[in-house]
Order: sequence, then structure tokens, then C-alpha cells
Amino acid sequence: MALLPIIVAPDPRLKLTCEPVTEVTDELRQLMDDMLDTMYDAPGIGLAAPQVGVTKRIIVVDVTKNEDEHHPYQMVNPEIKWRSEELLDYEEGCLSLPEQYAQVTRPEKVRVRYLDRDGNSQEVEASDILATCIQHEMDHLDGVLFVDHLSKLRRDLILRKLKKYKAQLPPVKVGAHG
Ligand code: GNR
Ligand code: NI
Repeated sequence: MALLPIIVAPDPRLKLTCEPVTEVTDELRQLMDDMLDTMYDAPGIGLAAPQVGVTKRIIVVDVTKNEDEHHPYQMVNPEIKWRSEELLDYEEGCLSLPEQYAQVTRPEKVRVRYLDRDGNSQEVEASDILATCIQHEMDHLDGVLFVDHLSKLRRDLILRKLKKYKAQLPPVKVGAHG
């Protein structure tokens, strides 16, 4: 078990377009397990690789509430194959935008194709909070945050608050191991 530091906005690493994975290796399986540990610890219901500084198309999601029914997804190269016309408003938060929340409108249902941890192609049809979360995570892979779905006024207000919040955090050690 390893907990990874989560990058907080504004940060240029959250604006990058992530690269597709060419092969699901042991190293990437370890990364996905560490991402789930980090997500549960936070706690959150999803996490995308760029939030932990890895510019690859990998997300993890688990929207279940209690531990007995945990249903984690680890998705490599996720692609939306179908979106419903029906939309859903959901109050979103983001581990990279601590303590900030706003209503975002997205398709209520999506069908997603992805590679699982064994490199096998899978498809899942998701609705409600699972669909919202998968779309939120997939946005991260293209450098998009939920505030990018809001007006510039509201986005800038949130980002200004986060800049202040980061300025009062202890400085981040760069390149330190352990
Ligand atoms: O933990 C999270 N909660 C959440 C709530 C509503 C919509 C999306 C999310 S994802 C978020 C974790 C996160 O930042 N993932 O990138
Ligand atoms: Ni997020």
C-alpha cells in the first residue's frame, strides 16, 4: 500500500493531455493499486493518473458507500462509446480542488470501453453518480477540471481561492525520495 501526493490546482501538470498506454505492465498495475489506496484514503470516489503526476490515460473509480460492496474500477485508455441525451446535474468536488463544489451538467448515462488490469478490453454502461464520476475522471486525462464547465467568473473565483490556499501550505519538496 502506498499513498501518492495529490496535485492541487492551479498547476500546469493538471492541464496536460495524457498519453495512451501501449501495454498494461506490472508497474502500471502497481500504480493503479496505489491510486485506489490514495483515493480511499482521501477519501474520494475517483482519481485520475495526472492528479498524481502521471501523464497516462489511467483512471480509478469506486462510487460504493460501504466496504462490503466495494466495486473498484481500474480503467486504462477509457473511451466513451455512447452518451445519453438525458442530462444530469450533480454537485461535483475534486481532490485537486479541495473544498470547492459546484453543479455540473453531463450526460446521465455513458457506455465506456477500456482495458482492465489484465489488458483485456471491457465495456460498462454507467448511470447516475458512476457515469458522472467516470466523465469527471476522463476529463482529467485531457487537462479538463470541473471548473472548466463553469463560467469564467466562477472558475476564476475558485482558482483564486485555491491559489491563496496553496500559498499558506508548507512548501512542497521537489525531487525528494522518502
Ligand atoms: O471524490 C470525488 N468526488 C466527486 C463528486 C462528484 C463528482 C465527481 C467526483 S470525483 C472526486 C475525486 C476526484 O477529484 N477525481 O478526479
Ligand atoms: Ni477530480
